[in-house]
Amino acid sequence: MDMEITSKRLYLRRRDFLKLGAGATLLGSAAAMARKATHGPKLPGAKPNPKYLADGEKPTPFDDVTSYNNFYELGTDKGDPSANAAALQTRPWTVEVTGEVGKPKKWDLDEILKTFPAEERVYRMRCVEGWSMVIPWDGFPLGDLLKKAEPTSRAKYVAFESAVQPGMPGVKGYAGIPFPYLEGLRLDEAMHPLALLAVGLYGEALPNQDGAPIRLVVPWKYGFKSAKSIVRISLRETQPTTTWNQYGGGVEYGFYANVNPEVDHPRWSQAKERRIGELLRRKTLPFNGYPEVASLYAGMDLRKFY
Ligand SMILES: Nc1nc2c(c(=O)[nH]1)N[C@H]1C(S)=C(S)[C@@H](COP(=O)(O)O)O[C@H]1N2
Ligand SMILES: [Mo]
Repeated sequence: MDMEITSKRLYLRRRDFLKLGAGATLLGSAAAMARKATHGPKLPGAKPNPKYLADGEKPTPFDDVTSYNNFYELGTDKGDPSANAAALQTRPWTVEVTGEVGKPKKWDLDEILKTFPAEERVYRMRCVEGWSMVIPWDGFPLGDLLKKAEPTSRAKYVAFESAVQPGMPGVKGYAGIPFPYLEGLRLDEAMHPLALLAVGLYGEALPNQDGAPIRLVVPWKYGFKSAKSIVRISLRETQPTTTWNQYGGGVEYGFYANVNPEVDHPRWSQAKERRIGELLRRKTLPFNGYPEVASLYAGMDLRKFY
C-alpha cells in the first residue's frame, strides 16, 4: 500500500470534516492522522483542543520534526540534536519557579505532569532562519504554572533558563552562543493563552532533540524564543538578558522577535519561508498567523521593538 497516498487521503478527509465543523473530536487527533512512526512513550490522553488546529494546515511529518532541529547544546547542525539525543538526561528533572513570586517552588517534572494535564494543540513554528513547520504539541498553558506561583505586583517579565549538562557535546566547545541558553517574555505575553509549555508532540513524550522533558512554545514569535529543556523560570521586574538578543551586538535578534514579514533580518529577508516538506516558499504571516496577539503590542512601533 502506498503510504503517501493513504496519509494524503486521510488528511483531505480530515480537512473536509473540519470545514463541516465536526472538528477534531470525530476524527481523533491530528497526531493520529499524520503520525508516520512512533518512538517514545505515549502521553496519556492529551485531547485535541479544537481551538488550535493551525487553520487545518497539514502537520509536518514526525520524522522531520524530530530530525531537523535547532538545539545548540546538542550540536549546531540540523541533524546533531537527534544524533546526540541520548546525551540529554531527562530524569530526575526539576523546574524551579522563582523571583518576583509569592509562592516560589521547585517542581518535580512528574508533579507538573500530574498537575497540568496536557492537551494537543497544532501550531505553526517559524524559525528566524526562514524555515517552518506545523507541529502537534502536547502541553498546557504557561500561564497556568505562572498563576500557581502568584506573581507579585513588581513582576513584569519572565526569564527562562535551559539545562546545561556535562554530557552535552555542544556546551563543551564554543558553539557561537554562551550557555545556559536564556530566553524571556513580557509577563502579559507569557500569560497569553497561546503560550504553551510542551511536554510532548504527536502524542508522545517530547523527544530529547525537541527539548525534553519540557519546553516553551510561543507560536507567534521566531522559534528561538521557545527555549528547550527548561530548568528555571524566574519572574523579574526588568527585561531579562537573552542569549540571542545579546548576540551580534543586539542588532540581529530582538527581544520581542515577533514573526514579522516586514522587518528583515539584517542579513536576509523575512518575507517568505520554506515549509519543511514543500518545494515553493510561502509568504510569512504577521505574528505567524496569530493576529489575536496583536493587542499585546498596541501603540508599540514593531519596527523598533522587533
Ligand atoms: N535550549 C535551547 N532552546 C532552543 C534552541 C537551542 O539551541 N537551545 N534553539 C531554538 C531555535 S533557533 C528553534 S528554531 C527551536 C527549534 O525547535 P525544534 O527543533 O523542536 O523545531 O528551538 C529553540 N529553542
Ligand atoms: Mo530558530
